[in-house]
Amino acid sequence: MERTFLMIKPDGVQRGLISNIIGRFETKGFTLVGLKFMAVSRELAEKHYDVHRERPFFAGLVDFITSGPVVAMVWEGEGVIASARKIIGATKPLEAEPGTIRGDLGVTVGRNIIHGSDAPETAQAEIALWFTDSELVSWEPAAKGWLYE
Ligand code: DAT
Ligand code: MG
Repeated sequence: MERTFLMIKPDGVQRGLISNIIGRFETKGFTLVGLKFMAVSRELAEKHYDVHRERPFFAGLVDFITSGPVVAMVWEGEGVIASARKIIGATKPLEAEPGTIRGDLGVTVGRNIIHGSDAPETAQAEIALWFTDSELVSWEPAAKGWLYE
């Protein structure tokens, strides 16, 4: 079963959106396998956003992501990587469709509420960067037979 890394950014936490956001993935039918509320070090933030290191917004992005606590999560399910990206919506909240997290809850790209892995390789790397094996719980939800044929 596929897994993805999702992180509610400091703006989502400060704005009291944690339950709204987690609820969307839970009611969709995905399975939570890792969850932690944490401060983010500069070192972790820079590794996480390493692909954007040369972009003009990199320093501001690292400042932002380390500016307050975040909710780091791993979710599991069929097609969860691409589906979570759809649930999250476009990078720029003004371009994100209504019904998506960014489309419903955000305005500007530098405050776009949540991160989600964009492909199987990045999902695997980000899960390993943010979680140890022992922090991830493999379990079988009782509803599984009602979610999957
Ligand atoms: P996404 O978070 O949708 O995967 P991304 O990987 O292209 O988007 O960029 C990572 C984050 O960097 C994004 O969530 C917000 C910030 N960012 C991206 N483009 C930006 C821009 N043009 N100006 C400011 N911040 C930007
Ligand atoms: Mg990205």
